[in-house]
Amino acid sequence: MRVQVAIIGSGPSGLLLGQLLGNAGIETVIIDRASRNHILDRVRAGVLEEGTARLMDQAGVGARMHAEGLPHNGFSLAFDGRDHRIDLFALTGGSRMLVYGQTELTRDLIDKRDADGQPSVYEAIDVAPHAFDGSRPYVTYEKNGQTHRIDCDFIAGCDGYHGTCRRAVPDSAIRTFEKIYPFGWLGILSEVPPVSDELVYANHPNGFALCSMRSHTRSRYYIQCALDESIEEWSDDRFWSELRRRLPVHHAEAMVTGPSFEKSIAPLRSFVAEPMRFGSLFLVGDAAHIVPPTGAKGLNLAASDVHYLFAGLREYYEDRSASGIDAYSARALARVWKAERFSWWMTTMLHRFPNTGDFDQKIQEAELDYLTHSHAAEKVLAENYVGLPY
Ligand code: FAS
Ligand code: PHB
Repeated sequence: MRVQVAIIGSGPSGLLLGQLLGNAGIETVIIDRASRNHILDRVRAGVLEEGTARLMDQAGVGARMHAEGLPHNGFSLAFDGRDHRIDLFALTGGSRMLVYGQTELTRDLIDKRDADGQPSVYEAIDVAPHAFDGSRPYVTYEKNGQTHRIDCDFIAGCDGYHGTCRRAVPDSAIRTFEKIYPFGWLGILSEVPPVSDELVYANHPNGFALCSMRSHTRSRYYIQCALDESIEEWSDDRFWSELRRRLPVHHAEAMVTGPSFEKSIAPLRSFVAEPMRFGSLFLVGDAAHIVPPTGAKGLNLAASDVHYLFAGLREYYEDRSASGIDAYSARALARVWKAERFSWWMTTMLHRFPNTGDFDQKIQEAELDYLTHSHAAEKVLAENYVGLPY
C-alpha cells in the first residue's frame, strides 16, 4: 500500500489531521493499535477553544458539535467559601469556550472518515515508523498474522504520550522536558444535572476540585487525590462527600448526586519533546506534549498542532513548497510552551501541594487574592484560558 501521509494514532490529532488532508485530496491511512470501540469509550477532555471548533467546521464535522455543544462565557474560581466568576466573554472581547466532550468529537470524526470511505486500520499490532530520516519512509504493522507495509511521503506521529513514534527517534536527536505533579485527578461521570451552569474550579485545604459537565443532564466532576490512591478506595458516597466538602456551601447544598458510570484516576504531568519534526516524521498532540488538565489545554493543543501541520502539508502538495513543514516544529512549540506555562500556573494556583511551606501557601493565597481584585490579572487568565491565537 502507498499513501502520501501515513497517520499513526486514531485519537483527535490523527482523525482531525486525516479529515483535513482527505478533504484536500491528500491520500492518508490511519493505523491504531486500539479497537474502534475502545477509542470511542475513552472519556477525556470536555472543553473546546474556538480555534478547535473552527477546525472541526473546516473539516466538515462541526454540525453536531454546534447542535449539542454548550457555549460557555465564563467559569468560577471557588476558594475561602466563595465564588469569583471570570467573565471570559467580556474580558476577551467576545471569546468563549464550547463544552463538548472529546468522546463526541472523536465519534464525529470517525463517523465522517467512515462515510468518506477513508482507510483506517484498528487493532494493529507492533505499529512502527521506519526510514523517516531518508526519502522513502514507511510504516509496518501486524494484523491477522500478516506483516503489512505502508510506503508514504510523510508519517504523522499522532499516537499519544505512550505511543511508538516519539520512541522511534534516536535519543541524540530529541530533548524532553518533564515535570511530574505529586497528585492525580479522580474523575467521575454521572447522569445528574451539573451543580452550576458554568465550570467551577475550587481550591480547598483538602485539595482541588472541578465541577464540569457533558450536557445539562450529565456531570463530570474531579477531585485532587494522592498518587497512591486506588479507585477501589473511592465509593460514590465517599466521592460525593469529599467533593461537597471542597466546594462553597451554596454549591454543596445544591449538588445533585447519583451513581457514577465512569470513575478513573489520571496522573498529572507537564511534558514537551523538542523538536516536533524528524525528517519525514512529525509528532502531533500528546505524542509531543502533555499538560495537566487544569487549563483545559490538552486536546486544544493537539488541534493547533494539526492546524500548523495541515497548512504545511497542503502547501507542500499544492505549491511544492516545504516552507510550511519546515516551520511546523517552531510554530507549534511556540504555542505549546505558552500553554504549558498557563497549565502549570493554573495547577500551581489551585492545587494543594504536599509538604508546601507556610510561605508558599501564603503566595498561593496572594495569587488568588490578586487575581480576584485585578482586572488586568483577570484578562491575562481569560486570554490564556480561551486559547492564544494560532
Ligand atoms: P490520544 O492519546 O488521544 O490518541 C493517541 C492514539 O494513538 C490512541 O487512539 C492510541 O490507541 C493510539 N496509539 C498509542 N500507541 C500506539 C501505537 N504504538 N501504535 C498505534 N497506535 C497507538 N485534555 C483536556 O483538555 N482536558 C481533560 O480533562 C483531559 N483529560 C484527560 C484524561 C486522560 C486519562 C488522558 C490520558 C488525557 C486527558 N486529556 C485531557 C488530554 C487528552 O484530551 C489529549 O490531549 C488528547 O487525547 C490528545 O489527542 P491525541 O494527540 O490524538 O492523543
Ligand atoms: C472536563 O470537562 O473534563 C474538563 C474541563 C475543564 C478542565 C479539565 C477537564 O480544565
